[in-house]
This record gives sequence, structure tokens and C-alpha cells, in this order.
Amino acid sequence: MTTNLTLNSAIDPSHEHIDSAEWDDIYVVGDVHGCREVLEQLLARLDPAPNDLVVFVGDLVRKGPDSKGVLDLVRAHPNFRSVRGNNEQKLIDGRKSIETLTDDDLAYLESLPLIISWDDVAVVHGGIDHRKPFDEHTLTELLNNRSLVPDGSYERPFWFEARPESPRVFFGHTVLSEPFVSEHAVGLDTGCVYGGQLTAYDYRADELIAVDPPETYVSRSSDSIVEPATLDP
Ligand SMILES: [Mn+2]
Repeated sequence: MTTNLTLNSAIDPSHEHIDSAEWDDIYVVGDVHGCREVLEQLLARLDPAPNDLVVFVGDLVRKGPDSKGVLDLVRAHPNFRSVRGNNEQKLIDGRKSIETLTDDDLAYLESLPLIISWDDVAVVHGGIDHRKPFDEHTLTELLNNRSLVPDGSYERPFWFEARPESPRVFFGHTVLSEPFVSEHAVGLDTGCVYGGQLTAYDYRADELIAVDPPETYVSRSSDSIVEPATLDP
């Protein structure tokens, strides 16, 4: 791999490295949360060809109206890949369930890597804490990282605002009032299930593409929607 991430044996099987030269365009897509209709709108805008890669930051499922439909759509395209989100993990662990999902769907969720990388990019659902070696991160941290304050939840600084180094980490999980874009982190969960947008990042063009959902599916308190800020690292 070309990133400076070193991985321990517990996490290594969950790392998918991609040769970017094998793909034309590469798009990274924020949390979909079962909003199939919005995903279809976004894909109509992106219009990915079979030799374009679409990478999801995880949380394909739960909260929205059609988790099964989102999984069917993603799984039908060999050029669509996803990392595992904390909501996939809840289904894998049996803490939550969705009636419409088959055993095969659950096996697919379990097969999702924790990290996908190419060039000097890493995609993880929650985030990476630059203060400790990557190989000391637990699964729970990779899927849920947000505040750098111990037990801080929504206390600043957030890992992505403080990230000072490569690889550039594309992430979801933290619902943002607008996408976060810095040299070393790109946050794409703009809360499409909460009345926000579904956002993608065009890696080759360095451009954001976003679509508006037809309706608000779930309400969320405004104190858990983050106004992104860039700190001097
Ligand atoms: Mn999410």
C-alpha cells in the first residue's frame, strides 16, 4: 500500500487496497441510511460507467425507508464498494435487526472492510485519531471516532478538524450541516435521512456533488448536527 497506515492482524483482513489506475472516475459517497430514492437521484447525476468506482463511507442501512433496496442496488454493481459503518456493525452484532434483510445480506455486511485505500487516501466510517498509531485503533474507534476529547462525544476538537497528516481520510458518521473538506480529511455525511443532502466527492475532479431528498425521513436534534470548522493543525 502507498499510505503510511500500518495495520495489525486484527484489522488487516478488513483492509481493501485499490489500484486507482484500474479505474477511471472515483466517487466517494456519504451515509445513505436506507434512502434508496435519494441514492438513485445521486447516481443519475454521477452516471458512473462500469469502469468508474463508487465507494461508500458506510451506514448504507438503517433509519431510512429502504435499507434492503439500497443493499440490492449496491450489491448489483461490482464497481460499488463500501466500508463498514457502525450501523452495519449493529446488524452484524445482532444489536439491531431489519426484517427484510436475508442471511446473504448479513454475510455481505460482515464482508465489508473497515478501511478502503488507494493512492494517499483512506476511507473509514468514523475516523482516525492521529495521536496514536493506526494499528492501535479498535474496530469500535474506526467506526465511531468523532471527538478527540476522551468520552467527549460532541466536544471539540473533532479528529477531522485537527488531522495534520496524510493519508487524506474520507469519512461519514458525523452528521454535518455542510461537507467538510480539508487537505487531510473529507466529511461527506450531510444527513440525507435527516432532511440534509446526500453528498458525493469526485476524486479526480476534486468536486462535491450533492442532491436533495424528496422528504425528511427522520428528525434529528440540531445539537447533533455539526457545523464544520477548520482548525489550524
Ligand atoms: Mn451514519
